Amino acid sequence: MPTLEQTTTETPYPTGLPADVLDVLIVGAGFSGLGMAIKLLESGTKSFLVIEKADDIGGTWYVNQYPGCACDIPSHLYSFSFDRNPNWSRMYSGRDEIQRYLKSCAQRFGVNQYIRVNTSMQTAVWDDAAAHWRVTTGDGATIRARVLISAVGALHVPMFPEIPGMEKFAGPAFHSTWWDSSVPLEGKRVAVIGTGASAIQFVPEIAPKVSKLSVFQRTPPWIVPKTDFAIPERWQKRFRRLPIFTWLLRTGLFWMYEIRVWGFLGKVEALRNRGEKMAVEHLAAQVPDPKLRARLTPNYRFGCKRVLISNDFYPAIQRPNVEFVTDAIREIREHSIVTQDGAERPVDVLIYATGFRATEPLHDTRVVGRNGLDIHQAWKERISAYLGVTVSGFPNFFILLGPNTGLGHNSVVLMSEAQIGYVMDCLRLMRKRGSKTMEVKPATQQRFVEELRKRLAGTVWESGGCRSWYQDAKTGESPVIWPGSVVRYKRKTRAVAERDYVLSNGAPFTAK
Ligand code: N01
Repeated sequence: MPTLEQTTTETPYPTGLPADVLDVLIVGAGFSGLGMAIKLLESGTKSFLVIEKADDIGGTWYVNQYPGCACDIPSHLYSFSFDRNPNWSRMYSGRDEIQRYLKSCAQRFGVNQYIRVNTSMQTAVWDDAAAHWRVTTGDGATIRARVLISAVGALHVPMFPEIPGMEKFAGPAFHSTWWDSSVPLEGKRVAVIGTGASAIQFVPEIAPKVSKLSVFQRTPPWIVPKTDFAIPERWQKRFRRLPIFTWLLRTGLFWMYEIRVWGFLGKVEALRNRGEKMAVEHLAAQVPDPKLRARLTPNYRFGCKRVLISNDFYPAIQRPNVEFVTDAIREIREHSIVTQDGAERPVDVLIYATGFRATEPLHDTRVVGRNGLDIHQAWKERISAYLGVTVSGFPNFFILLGPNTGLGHNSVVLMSEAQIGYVMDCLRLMRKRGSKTMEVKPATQQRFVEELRKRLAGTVWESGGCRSWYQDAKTGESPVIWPGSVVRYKRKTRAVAERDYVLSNGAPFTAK
């Protein structure tokens, strides 16, 4: 296998879809989909395909192209454990470097030939008699596969607010995840709605360019300092020569992040207090004006919303050409935004940094399981999946980064890898038993959801006094976050328990 440095940056993906029934179809070529493809290929499976709706691979790290986009988890931890990269240039790499890493992984592990870009999944319908999935793509083609794996990610469908008059705005307007680089910001009056993870990254980038920037905050985030630095070449050399060093660094980082969960779970109050203190001191050090500080001080517990890291957001909003607005928005007009106090601010370009529809996975696709059951019907009350991976009524269907497997404290790649291992174990079990289908028992899934509910109660995500994208706006439940440590999740997914599933060789299901 070529090393990371030897890989080229451009690799074309083939076109054309197979007529035969595939063993596995993976939807999405981000971290999870690529990791799954690599592990399938390593196991000797060649009858699989990865379809990706975008025109290149990388998932969130390809799609998000806003200025300053970077990961808020150190790269040595936010990467595959089986493909540690000695060459990360920074502690927290930018979007371009992460995408390059993913492309090089795909190339080096030989999965490019299994990827079809510009190919979206529109519908997936389970055919009980044939025991396979029939997937219709965006351009009307059909792919048949015995096993369907959704690796579409949780944070890619933009959430737009409902503000009166939005549709009347006459200037360019776009969401941060669909950054429109054809719109020049230089010398323009720009408004940004939202102060979450995306906004705090691009606001410092665009502030020096625009003539006037109005940043509209609804709820202040907790922000801690970002310990970012360029990784010296001599370290990188050492990492290349002795891979044990990347393992040591990764392991150290893992525990540094993992330990935070005890604060968020409400088990070690001192950890949460320590985080809060760090954020308050950071705010005090960067914002001398007590009135502005008060507007930037959260009134909910540390960790309830995702904790953000930044050294340049507070300085950016104190620039003379930036106005930091905390009055609620009343209305958007053709060329302005009006707040509740009646103030009207002229705006040339409007940027929504208002997050994602994280509690509505697969919202733009139809996945129909046994007996015509639509997944959105199955998820009417609450999105759920056993271990976040399998859903009763949907045989041979697996989800990566599915319900309740998001993290507020550590690298989500770790969760994804645990799930990939679990799916591989499921496939092995099916093969061993000669089963055509595998479906989680409804009681198993229900028990898991009850356990989640119990574990979520008392955590900062449910009782921290905030509203966040971890929660379902209608029910107030938290169907996104994993209420536990990564270690606990890995333990639960280490091996598939046959008693949790109904395995069948094609006969009608009688799962209870
Ligand atoms: O979205 P968010 P994001 N009027 O939901 C505000 C990942 N990510 O795209 O807090 C006014 O955090 C909303 O206000 P409030 C990461 O997991 C990672 O920034 O709801 N404001 C909030 O301020 C992250 O957590 C990285 O009161 C409105 C903002 O919009 C997740 O994606 C980078 C509003 C939304 O913030 C989401 O981040 C980027 C309204 N009507 C993203 N509606 C990194 O790894 C919403 N808001 C660095």
